[in-house]
Amino acid sequence: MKVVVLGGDGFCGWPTSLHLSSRGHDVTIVDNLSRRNIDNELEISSLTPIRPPGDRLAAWRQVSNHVIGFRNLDVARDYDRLCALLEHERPDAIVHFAEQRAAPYSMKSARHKRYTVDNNVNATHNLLAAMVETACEAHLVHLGTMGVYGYGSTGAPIPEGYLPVRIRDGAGNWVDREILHPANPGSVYHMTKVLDQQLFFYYNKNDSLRITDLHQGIVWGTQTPETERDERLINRFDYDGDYGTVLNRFLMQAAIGYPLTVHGTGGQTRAFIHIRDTVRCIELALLNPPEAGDRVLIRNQMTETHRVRDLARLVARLTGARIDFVDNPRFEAPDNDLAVENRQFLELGLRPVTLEEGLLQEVMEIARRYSGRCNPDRIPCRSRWRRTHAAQIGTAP
Ligand code: NAD
Ligand code: USQ
Repeated sequence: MKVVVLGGDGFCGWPTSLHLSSRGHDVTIVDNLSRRNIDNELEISSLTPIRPPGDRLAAWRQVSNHVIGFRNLDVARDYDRLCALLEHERPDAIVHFAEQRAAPYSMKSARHKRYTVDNNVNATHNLLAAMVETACEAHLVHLGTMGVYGYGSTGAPIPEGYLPVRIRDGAGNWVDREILHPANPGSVYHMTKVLDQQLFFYYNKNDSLRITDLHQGIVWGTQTPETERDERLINRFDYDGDYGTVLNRFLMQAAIGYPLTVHGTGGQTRAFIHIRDTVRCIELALLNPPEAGDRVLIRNQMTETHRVRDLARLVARLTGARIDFVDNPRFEAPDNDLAVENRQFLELGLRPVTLEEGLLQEVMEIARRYSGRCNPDRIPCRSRWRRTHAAQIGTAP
């Protein structure tokens, strides 16, 4: 299959590109390297020593004999070049990772909010408009987030995108319908994924584009079998207060002897998936597209749920790390239960990697190996959801 991977230089996009290439797909990466530039802005770098794109691709060619193409292109701004690319490549599928993905970064200031909305919404809309303009019939696979749903405020399991409802028609008869699950984003970043959903709904209805939207949980881990093949292929590892995600942060903090930074009481429950399952899910999604004329196919891409303080306790038990309950810089529910339907990927054959499978140790080993690259000043989360600390008090719905 000929696949264009938008955002293929990033944490999920790079291992996905290698996985697809190793499975015999013809891959072209499109990336404007904005994530690397944000590292410069924040004066931080990946804990792992990621190589420039050219070195990565040359190393992959050397170790695998497969060639991955690369275009430096801003999907949110370079519309004409995007059209030219689609016309030239005529891909069978497009995987869209190319968005600003950190909730804390999106909440840092008005500038960061505006950048996140401009970048994410325009990237998605440019892609959809370009697919129509160039009569591109590719299957579009987009990375959405569990955060579009909120995190289980009703207590019922979160369905895969669509919620069955029963309403009365004009004559008073009950009618069964399925509607998009109500959205409840918890940051400007998460809100952009809600807006993406509406764009997909419209272009699917109006232009019959074939679209899969994957609502992914928090990704943990760093290496996949392909990125392990050579140090020049190593994946990025974000540990800082803006881009580091909770479980990888705890593992890295334990590895360097830094107290685990639990926000509030740690009662927040979230969905998780290992990076090795991310890359498998993407291929399963590509191999199982919706039919022409189908509505947007939504799959929940997660394998387990955990409460933040339980993760901290688990890491503390394994390592002897100290837990620090810090003021929560976010405006979010302090405690929630979360149940999520994920039958679709299991039925397609996914055998999930779970926390018990020894990969926690693997992440810590990587963190230890590269601990000399860590800047502890960058560990605390300094981005606040509300302008004053006093305004933080209260419970987000
Ligand atoms: P990342 O920031 O590491 O990678 C995103 C890549 O897209 C970067 O290489 C960046 O340079 C590129 N990019 C951003 N805007 C672009 C643009 N306008 N034009 C071209 N390239 C652009 O993020 P990630 O962790 O790999 O996440 C990838 C996708 O998966 C995101 O859309 C994110 O919302 C989603 N997701 C990630 C997680 C997670 O835990 N990492 C969980 C759920 C969903
Ligand atoms: N948290 C801590 N301590 C930390 C860091 C985070 O307690 O040091 C808490 C946060 O307050 C939050 C939870 O852990 O309650 C998750 O935070 P996170 O930074 O791990 O994840 P999040 O901001 O939700 O975003 C990540 C990805 C995003 C993706 C999302 C999937 O960055 O791209 O969309 O996970 S989900 O959470 O399912 O919506």
